[in-house]
Parts: sequence; C-alpha cells; structure tokens
Amino acid sequence: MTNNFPDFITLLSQVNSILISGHINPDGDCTGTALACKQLFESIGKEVTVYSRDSYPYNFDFIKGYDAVSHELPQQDADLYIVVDAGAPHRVGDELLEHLQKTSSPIVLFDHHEISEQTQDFPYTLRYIDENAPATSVLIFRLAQEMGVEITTDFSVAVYAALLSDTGGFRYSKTTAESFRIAAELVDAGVSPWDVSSSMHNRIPLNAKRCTAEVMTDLQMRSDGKIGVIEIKIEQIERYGISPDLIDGIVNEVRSIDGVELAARFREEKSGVYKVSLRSIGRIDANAIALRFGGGGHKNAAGFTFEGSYDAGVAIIEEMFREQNK
Ligand SMILES: [Mn+2]
Repeated sequence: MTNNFPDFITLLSQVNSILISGHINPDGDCTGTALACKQLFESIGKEVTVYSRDSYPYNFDFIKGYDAVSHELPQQDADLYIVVDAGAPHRVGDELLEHLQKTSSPIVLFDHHEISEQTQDFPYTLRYIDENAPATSVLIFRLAQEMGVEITTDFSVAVYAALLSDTGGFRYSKTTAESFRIAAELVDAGVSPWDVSSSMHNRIPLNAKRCTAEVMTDLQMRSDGKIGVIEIKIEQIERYGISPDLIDGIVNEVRSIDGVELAARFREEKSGVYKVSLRSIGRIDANAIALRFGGGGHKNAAGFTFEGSYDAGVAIIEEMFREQNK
C-alpha cells in the first residue's frame, strides 16, 4: 500500500473538531477503528465526536470511549470528517451522507474494502484504502506509529478488538504476517488476548443460543451439500425476544459444516424482505453474488437485501453458485 500519511498529518494539524463515523449496522472493526481514532486524535488535543447512526455491538463495550458515541448528528459542522471501514459512501447513513455532500470541510476515508465506483466518485479529500489490510484498524495503527505518539493500552485494545473481529480470530484469508506482527506489538503494549476475546465472545444470551438451535434444525443443504442455507423468521426473533444481530453469526456456523463452500443466511426484516449474509470458502466469490443484488463486502463474506420469497432467493443463489463452479 502506498501510504501518504504526511498529507493527513498536515491536514490534522490544521483542524480542531473532528467527526468520525463508521458504517450503519456497525461491526467490530468499524467500532474498534472509530474508537481507536477517537483516542488517537484526543491524545493530540483534538475535539472528537464519534457518530454512528446505529448502536455499536454490545460486546465491544469494553473499548474505551464506547459510551461516548453519539447517535445524533451534531448541529455544528466539524473541521474534519473521517469515515472508516464504510465500503461505500452511502453506508454512513442517509443523514451524515447528506451532510457530507454539503460540507466544505475536508473528508478523509480509511478503509480496506474493495474500492467501489461510488467510493471512487465521492469527493473525499484524502483516501487511504488498503484492500489487503485484514482490518481497517490496522491503517489507524500504522497512522499512530507514523504520528509518533505513544501507543497506549486502551488504544491497543481498540485496534486489537477490531483486528480480532475482522479476521475471525486470525483465521480469515486476509490474516497476514503483518497481522500477527501488529498483534504482537499490541500485546506488548498491554493487550490481554484472553480478556479481549472473552469480552467479545463469551457474552451470548441464553435465548440467542436457543434461537440459534431452533433455526439450525431447519437448515437446508443444496448442490450436493456444497451450499447451506438458513432462514430466520421475524416470528422467531420476536418469540425469543432477542436482537437480530445476536443470531446473525449463525451463517459462520453453516459455513463450518464439512463440505460447505457457500453459506447463506436469510433473515426476514419484514414480510418478503430479507437481509442476506453470505460466507464462502476458497474461490467461491460471495462478493460477486452480493454485488448482483446491490450489496457488497469481501470475497468470502458479503451481504445484501433481498426482496422476494426465501425459496426464490435460494434458487437464485444456487444458480449463481453453479455459474461460478463452471
Ligand atoms: Mn472491516
């Protein structure tokens, strides 16, 4: 990656107030990265607001600054806007997007998603995109090193949690040697891998486990067991009284089944509308499938919104899987 952080560091020296945003339906990387940014820029005396349309995942509440996140866009214009991990400009949410389109303040992107056309066309003042980075937090870690600031334990926990989350616990294909080197530096800075992992993972409410078990009993296998598909109905989420994100990870469990190359989870949002999450193995390109439906993500993990019946959605995905297997 060609880093040109000096430009950003110069820009930083010219501003006071900064607004940081990740994406809607925030994940661990977005959460950890935004909170790492907050700590980093506050450490050099900036006035930082972290904005997120949606709540950050509950199991990242151990990261410093978690409680200070604002769900309402401040009235006052910031001197600088920083967007992290968004994938595409509209993923900051409508309200902030509208504001970014009007503001004359600089906007800087830090990301590791494949550059979409919308990202290319959006008038970012600076873009730092490393498609090979295992997490966006890695870019912020490199930035902190280049800024020459002290790498604190709290900052390291934020970067580490994001890295652990986006690499699926250092398992996914983008887990590079650098991932481990950075992880080692973060541990040197005081991160306890077990404390972070336990805080993130050993927090699942009983009802979420019970709902997962029920949903799993209706798992369907297609294409000789190479595709696993699962449907989560609104009725089930409501009956167990859980928040949907608590069960979304079930798609990883489907992918973990021996022989499965593509896993799809359909979660009903309202009648006839599904949030679909895809996970794939090896050369099967989940992102290509998601893009056809106006969604996106990474090669082995992507998502989109589907309007239609569950059966129709499954049929299309199976068809696209076969196309890729030709
Ligand atoms: Mn990410």
